[in-house]
Amino acid sequence: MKVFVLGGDGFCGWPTSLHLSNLGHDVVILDNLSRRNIDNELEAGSLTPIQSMGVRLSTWKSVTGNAIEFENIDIAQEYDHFLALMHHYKPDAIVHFAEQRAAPYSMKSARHKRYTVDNNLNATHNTLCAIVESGLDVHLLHLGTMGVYGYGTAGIKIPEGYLNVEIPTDMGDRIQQKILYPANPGSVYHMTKTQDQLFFYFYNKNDGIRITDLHQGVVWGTNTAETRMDERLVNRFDYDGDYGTVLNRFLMQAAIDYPLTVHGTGGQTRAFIHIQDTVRCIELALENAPTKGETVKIFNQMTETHRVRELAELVSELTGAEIAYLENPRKEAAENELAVDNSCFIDLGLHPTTLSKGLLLEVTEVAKKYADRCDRTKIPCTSTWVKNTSAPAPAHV
Ligand code: NAD
Ligand code: USQ
Repeated sequence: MKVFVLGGDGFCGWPTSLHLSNLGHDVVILDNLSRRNIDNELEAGSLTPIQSMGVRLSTWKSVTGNAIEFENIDIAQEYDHFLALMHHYKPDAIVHFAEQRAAPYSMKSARHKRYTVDNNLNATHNTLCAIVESGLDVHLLHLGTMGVYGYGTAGIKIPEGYLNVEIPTDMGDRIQQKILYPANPGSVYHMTKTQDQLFFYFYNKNDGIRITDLHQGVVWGTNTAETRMDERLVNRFDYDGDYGTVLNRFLMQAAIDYPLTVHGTGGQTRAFIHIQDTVRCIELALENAPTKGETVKIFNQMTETHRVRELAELVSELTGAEIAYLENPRKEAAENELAVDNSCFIDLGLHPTTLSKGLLLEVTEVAKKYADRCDRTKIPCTSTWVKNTSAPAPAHV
């Protein structure tokens, strides 16, 4: 299959590109390297020494003999260029990772909010327009987030995208409908993903585009079978206060003796998935594309749920790290339960990498190995959700 990987230089996109190439697919990466520029803006960087795109691709070629092509393009801005690339390569599938993905970054200032909305919505909408205008029958596979649902359960497992509802009519009878699960975003970034869902709903209904939307939990881990093949293929590992995600931050903090930064009580429960399982899920979703006329397929791409303080305790038990309970810079429920249905991927053959198996390896293989590259001043989360963080949150968050 010819596959475009939009955002193929990023944390999920790079190992996915290698995995698909290793499976024999013809991969073309489209990326504007904006994530590397944001590192410059934040004066932060990956804990691991990621190489330039040129070195990454020549290494991959020399290690496996497989060529991956690279096009430096801003999907959100360069529509005509994107359409020309569609005509030139004629992809069978597009895997779309090309969005600004950090919630704290999206909440830093009006400029960051506006950039996140402009970038993410235009990247997704341009992709859909280009598929229609090219006339190609492309399967679009998009990386969404568990955060589109909010993190409550309303007494049920969060279903895979849709909810069956019964509505009482004025006539006194009840009609059944299947609707998108109600959106409940917790940041401007998460809000863009809820809006992506409506784009997909419309373009699937109107133009019959075949779409799979993957509602992914927090990704942890660093390397995959392919990125381990050569040091120069190493994946990025974000640990700074904006881009570092919770479990990877805790692992790195433990490695440098920095008290684990739990927000609030740490009662927040979130869904998690290892990066090795991310790339496997993309493979499975590509192999099981929707047929023409099928509605948008939505899969919950996660394998475990955990409370933040339980993760801190687990990492502390493994490493002896101290735990610090900090004022929460975000506006989110202090405690929540979270039950999620993930049977689509399990039924397709996903065998999850569990925290209990992968955690220690991650501490020694990555966090300790690169600990001397860490800039401790970049660890604190300085982005706050509201100007006055002591303002009480309304009951629905
Ligand atoms: P990342 O920031 O590491 O990678 C995103 C890549 O997209 C970067 O290489 C960036 O340069 C590129 N990009 C952004 N805007 C672009 C544009 N307009 N044109 C071209 N390229 C552009 O992020 P990631 O962690 O790899 O996440 C990838 C996707 O997966 C995101 O959409 C994110 O929302 C989703 N996701 C990530 C996680 C996670 O924990 N990392 C969890 C759930 C969902
Ligand atoms: N948290 C801490 N301490 C930290 C960092 C985070 O307690 O040092 C807490 C946060 O307050 C939050 C939870 O950990 O309650 C998760 O935060 P996170 O930064 O790990 O994850 P999040 O902001 O939700 O975003 C990440 C990815 C995003 C993806 C999302 C999936 O950056 O792209 O969409 O995970 S999900 O969380 O399921 O919506």
